[in-house]
Order: sequence, then structure tokens, then C-alpha cells
Amino acid sequence: MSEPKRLRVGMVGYAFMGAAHSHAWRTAPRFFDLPLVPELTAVAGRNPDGVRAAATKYGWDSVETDWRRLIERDDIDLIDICTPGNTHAEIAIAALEAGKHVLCEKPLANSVEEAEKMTTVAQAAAERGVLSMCGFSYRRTPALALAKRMVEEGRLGDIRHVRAQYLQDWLSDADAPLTWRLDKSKSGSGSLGDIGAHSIDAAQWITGSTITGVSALLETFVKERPVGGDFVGLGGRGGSDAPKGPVTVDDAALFTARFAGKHDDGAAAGTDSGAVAGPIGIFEATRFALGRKNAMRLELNGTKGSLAFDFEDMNSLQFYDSALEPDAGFRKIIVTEPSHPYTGNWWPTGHGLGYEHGFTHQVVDLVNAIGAGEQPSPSFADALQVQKVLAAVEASAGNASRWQNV
Ligand code: SOE
Repeated sequence: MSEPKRLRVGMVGYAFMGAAHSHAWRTAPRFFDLPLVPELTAVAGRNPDGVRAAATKYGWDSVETDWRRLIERDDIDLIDICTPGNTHAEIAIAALEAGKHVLCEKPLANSVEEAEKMTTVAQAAAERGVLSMCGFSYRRTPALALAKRMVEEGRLGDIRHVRAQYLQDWLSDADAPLTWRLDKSKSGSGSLGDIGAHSIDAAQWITGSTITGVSALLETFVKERPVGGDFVGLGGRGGSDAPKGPVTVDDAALFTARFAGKHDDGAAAGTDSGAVAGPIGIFEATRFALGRKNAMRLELNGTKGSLAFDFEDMNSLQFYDSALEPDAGFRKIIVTEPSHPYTGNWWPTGHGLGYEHGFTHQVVDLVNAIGAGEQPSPSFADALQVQKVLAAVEASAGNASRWQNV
């Protein structure tokens, strides 16, 4: 029997996302049959002690202290980018031009201009069989994948309302330290790009319709924070005596949106003037919603029914079917049946999955696409569309919430 083909991975960055991705690369081939077997070949990071410790902890075979060296290595087939947004474009473009497949964390970049360059390079690379994907991992939550399937099956009819909230509270403490996520030059934006981007991607993906315009508000509640301090997970405390530096991103983002309509044959209408009007949406992203830890919520109301999801109860999906139960409320679908997306490869019915499984499924979908020589989804072009919405939100908020076309 011939040896299975390998996919030798080089990962850049090893913090929260690096840990999640390492786990996914390791686990995916153990639960799913893949056309290529991922190998954790090398991890790169600037701090020699830090990167060595991460390699040992997460199971990488070797280390580099410069991501460029990772790209030069001919024993690496794919570069996995888990660094802050300001580095994505340079690393992804260099990797694709060197013939390496790329998985890039979200949001794709820190500006539309960068995202456009990345997309152009990605499209040229795809013609040479070099593939790329952006890591909007929530697409791989079984309940959200089931929601998409149900919308595609027409179970909701035409979607009228999209209600998307992403609520966390880890920045509510004014003494939480000034990390890179609060520095616009590194993160691009705050709650908007960090968590709002997930909601935008999920809403566009599930409805199959793109956002065409927005009216937005951004707010920064805590304008200065302690520099340095202990960084534990996302939060940590800097201590009230530490010197302070400016927060240059939004703490909360709100916007209303219009989605593109559809023609009678289902084809997207370029604007909301299609034969079937597109949904209207309301989005909220904040890291100041005390008590909400990772409440990535999405509710869709259509002409036939509604769906509601909350990541804090991630193994279930609420469904209201107006034909079946006109007088009753929502029913809870426990999304752990073998017939549900991704779940059949895991535990018996009812045993449930966690946050990390989204990343494992992301690797599964990516490796299957690479094996088949097909464009993985979401492509850089899909992620560029999200980037355009982020930019439109910032433009509207900076212009007294005036309507801004995407
Ligand atoms: C931090 O707010 C964060 O880790 C995001 O960056 C992730 O994308 C999201 O999955 C959870 O929250």
C-alpha cells in the first residue's frame, strides 16, 4: 500500500489562534478521512524561547524565528497565518507567490486595499493550483452549517430580517491591558473586525446574499488602558498604577444593513432592487456586554419560518416553522445527529462539540479542497467582501451614521 500523501504545514504565530489551529491540524486526520495527512512541520515566531515552548506544547516538529524562512523552506506546503492583521497581507502574498497554499486568520487584512491585493494574488495563484482560504471558523459550527442548509432548502422562505449580535465582556474592566487588539495599526479595528467580521461573514454566507449598504455607530468607552501587565487569555489586568496608552479602536460597533435582493430565478440582484427584496439586517458587536462571554448570535426571519442561534448554546439551533406550528413557539434542534453537518465523525448523538471543533472542521474542509484541487471557501474574494463591509461601517460611523454603500 502506498503512503498517504502529506500536507506539511508551517504556522506563523502561536498565541490563542495558534493554539486553536495546532489542535485542529493534529486532530483532523484522526477523526476524518482526508486526502492528504497534515503534518505539523514548523512554527514561526519572533521570540526564540516562546516559539520553542509553543512547538513543544502544541506538537510542532521544528521552529523558525522569521516567517520568511518558513516560506523559503521546501519541506512546507501550506502556510497558516495566525498573526495580527497588519502582517497578513505581506505573509500571505509572499507565501502564495512562493507556491505555498495559505490559510489566513480573519479578518483577511486591515484595509480593503490590502485585501484587494491579497485577492488578486490569490486568484493568480489558484490558476497554478495554489489555494487559499480565510479562517471564518464559525462557518464550521454544525448548528450554523445546518442553518445554511435549511435556508438553502427553502425552509425559511425568503429571508426578511437578519439580526446578528456578537457579545463578549472581556474588555469591560477598564484596567484590562492595552494589547495589540486595541491598537488600530495592528488590529485594523476593534470589536468590529475582531468579532463583527464573524457576524457579517456568517450572515452573508447563510443568507447567500451580500450586504449592499450600512448606517453605523462606533464607540470607544475606555480611551486609555494600562500598558503591559499580565496578559491572560484575552483579558488579564494591567493594574491601575501602570502607565497608560491610547485605545485606538472601537469597543462597540452597531449598524443597520441592507442585503442584495434576488431575481425570480434565484440569481442575486446587484442592488436591493431585485425581484425579491433582500433582507434588512441589524448588527451589534461589543466586548463590553457584561455577562455575555461569547454570545455569537444570529436570528433569521423568513416568509415561512425563523432560525435562531447562540454560540453560548452552540450545539442547538432554534427553528420556527409557521406551517407546522402556527400557534407554538420555536423548537430546539439538538445538532448532534449523524445527519447534521460534521457531527457524524464525532461522538454519539447528544454528546456535543465545542469551540475547537470549528477549527478542526475548517482544516477538514481546506484539506479536502486542496486534495480535490478546488477553491476552498471562504476564498480571499469572499473575505474581501467582508472587508468592504467593515470599511463601509467605519466610513458611515465617521460621517454621522450617513448611509454608506458597500
Ligand atoms: C476575541 O475577541 C476572539 O478570540 C476573536 O478574535 C475570535 O475570532 C472569536 O472566535 C472569539 O473571540
